[in-house]
Parts: sequence; C-alpha cells; structure tokens
Amino acid sequence: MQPFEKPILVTRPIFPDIDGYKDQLHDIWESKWLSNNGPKHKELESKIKNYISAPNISLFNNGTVALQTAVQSLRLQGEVITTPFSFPATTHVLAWNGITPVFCDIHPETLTIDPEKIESLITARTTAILGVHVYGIPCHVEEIDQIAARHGLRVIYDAAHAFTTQVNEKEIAHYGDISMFSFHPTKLFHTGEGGALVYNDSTLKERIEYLKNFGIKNEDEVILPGINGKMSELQAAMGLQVLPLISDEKAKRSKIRSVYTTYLGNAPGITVLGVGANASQSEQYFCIRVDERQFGLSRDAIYHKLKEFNVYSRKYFYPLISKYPCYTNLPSASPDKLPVAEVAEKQVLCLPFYGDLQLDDVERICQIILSLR
Ligand code: T4K
Repeated sequence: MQPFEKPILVTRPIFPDIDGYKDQLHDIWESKWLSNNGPKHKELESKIKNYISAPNISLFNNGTVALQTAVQSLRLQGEVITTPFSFPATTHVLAWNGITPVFCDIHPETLTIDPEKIESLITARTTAILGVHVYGIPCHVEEIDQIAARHGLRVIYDAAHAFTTQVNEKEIAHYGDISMFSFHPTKLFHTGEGGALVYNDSTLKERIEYLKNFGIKNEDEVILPGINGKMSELQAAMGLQVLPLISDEKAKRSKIRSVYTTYLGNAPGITVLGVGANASQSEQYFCIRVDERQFGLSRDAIYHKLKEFNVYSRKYFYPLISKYPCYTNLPSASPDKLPVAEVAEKQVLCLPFYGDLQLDDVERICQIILSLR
C-alpha cells in the first residue's frame, strides 16, 4: 500500500465560508468594537445558550481560563479529586489556584474518573470533584452527583470534548455545578480560540462575569482579584459563522465513525471507544484501544507505522498527567494507585477524524492498520 500523498492529520478545524466571515468583520469595523462584551459576543452567547439549552452561560477567551475561573467562582481550596487521564489543562488549573490535585483512577470502560474509587480519596480537605468527559464519553454523572451530595462537595466537569453531548436526553451541562466547554480550533465547534462555562446556579453569573473581567464592577470599584478571560469580537464572529455548520459536520463525522467501526470494530485486540447507550455522541474524537497481546502490535508501533504512510494519529492522553514532573511527588500520583489509567495510556490512539476526510481514505487508513498484523 502506498503512503498518502498529503499528510492526514488527526483533525482539521471547520473553516466557514470566507465571505460570511468578511461580512462579520465588516460589522465589527462599523461598530468599532473589538472586545469587552461587544455585540457579536452577546449574539453568540445567546445563540449557544439556545443551541445547548444552557441554563446559564459565560463565554471565555479559551477553555483553560474558563476552567480556572470555574474553580475560583466556587471558592475551592484544599484538595480536588480528579483524573490523571486528560489534557494538561485539567490539572494545571488546580495547581494555578493553589489546590492540591488528588488523582483518582479511571473506569476500565469509560476511561473517565471511576466513581467507585472516589470516596476512599475524600479527606477533610476535599472540596470538589473535577471529572473529564474524555473524548465526549460522559463521566458517571449520576453516581458522582450522589457522592458529592453525600459529602457536601462541588462538582466541576471539564467538558472540553463534550459540546452537544446529551445524557439521559438531558444536555450534559445540566449535571454538576459547572461545565467547561473548549472552543479551540481542534474542537467540533470553535471560535478560533475560546471556551465557555455553563452552570445551573444563576447567582454564579455575576461572580463569573466579574472574575473574567479583572473583578471590575464599575469605573470606581474593583471588587475581586479577577483575570482577563474575555472573548473578543473576532472570536465571537468566527463562532457565529461556525455554529450553523456543526450539525452537518457531525453528520459527516458520524459516517466516518461508521466506516472505522465497520473495519476495526471486530478486529481482535482493537476496541472502539463509544459513549454508551444512555448518551449521544459529540463526534469530537474517534479513539481506539489496542491490546498488543491480541492484536500482535503495540499502539506505539501502529502510531509510528501510520506515520510512514503519512497518517498522523495522536496518543491522547499519553503520558498521564500524574507522570508530569510537577505532580510525581503527590502520593496519589503513584502508578500503583492508578492501575487502569496506567494500561489505558499505553493503548489509546485517536485516529484522523474530521468532516472533510474522504470515506475511501478512512477505509484505506483501516486497511493499513489491519495489514500491520
Ligand atoms: N481540557 C481538555 C480535556 C482538553 O482536551 C483541552 C484542550 C483543554 C481542557 C483546554 O482547552 P483550551 O484552553 O485549549 O480551549 C490540542 C489543542 O490545542 C487543545 O485545545 C486540545 N485540548 C488538545 C486535545 O488538542 P495539541 O497540542 O494536540 O494541538 P496541535 O497543535 O498538535 O493540533 C492538533 C492537530 O490539529 C494537528 O494535527 C493539526 C490540527 N490543527 C490544529 C490547529 C491549532 C489544524 O489543522 N489547525 C489548527 O489551527 O492540543
């Protein structure tokens, strides 16, 4: 089999029609308004609120600052129980808030924080649980709600991958206290860079809005140590052009998922990760697990071989966050306490997944993988 002529990357952002974006820019030039809660920002906030039936929403300049602000808004301190199987931002926001992350192992099927292992990690210093709907696979939201209620803890979800996901026919952000969505270009819905917090308690809105704007109340008063988390008009304009395109993008990705699943779903040693019967797909990633003993080749070997064919898969999320030098001194980071995550980080592989990927190219990627055995 020949390598692909052009590199096939793990993802490609949606690029809306350039003339539509130019029209948006024209409005911005007319208004002479580039940031600080401008008209595009207001329009996008209201459109996303409706799109995902969000009870309350605040837009941000990126998902990481949004998550950091979520932690601040709930005045969390002490220890927060979280997953080591995620993007660095998830744990770093705790460290930046002076909070000790406590790593909890993940569930062997969903790869999200394992609810059965959370309670043994709760101490007098624990203030919250920070779960990640990794690849858009929902956390065990109902069990986590129950644990939080039993112990008086807050719940934040890093929902960076879960825009449009529903659980039990409810939008995912209805679970927990606050959910963070990332609108980075690698995400299904994007604003160039960007993010949002969605939350159930409307009384949080005022505090979150102050926190993301330096704590400024008015020209005479600064009432909180806030940060700059504001989404610009250029970002919001991109979001306004991208939002109408995502249902079509999801439909295309769903077909790509079917082709991958048809070819790889029954291959011994390969498991296609799915969301489970009670949830819907965000179509953010297509991820497999490779069991070397059954497949005959390791995940790393497949990753390198694919590169020889000009296919750039990604080992999201390797290495585990608990293995970063800044966290290895934590007692909870010890590999023997995270046995499921230890196996997962060596097996997961995200394959190219975006609407413009041709279905016959997807078939070819599958054939390459299967031919490696
Ligand atoms: N929590 C979780 C669970 C997350 O996954 C993330 C971000 C966050 C929090 C933080 O949210 P933000 O603050 O970012 O809003 C990428 C993204 O930069 C990152 O946003 C994302 N997660 C993560 C999973 O993926 P890298 O280091 O893999 O990006 P990079 O530059 O290697 O890009 C990946 C692929 O996308 C490349 O093969 C090329 C393609 N690409 C990328 C960009 C930026 C394009 O084709 N065009 C582009 O403009 O982190």
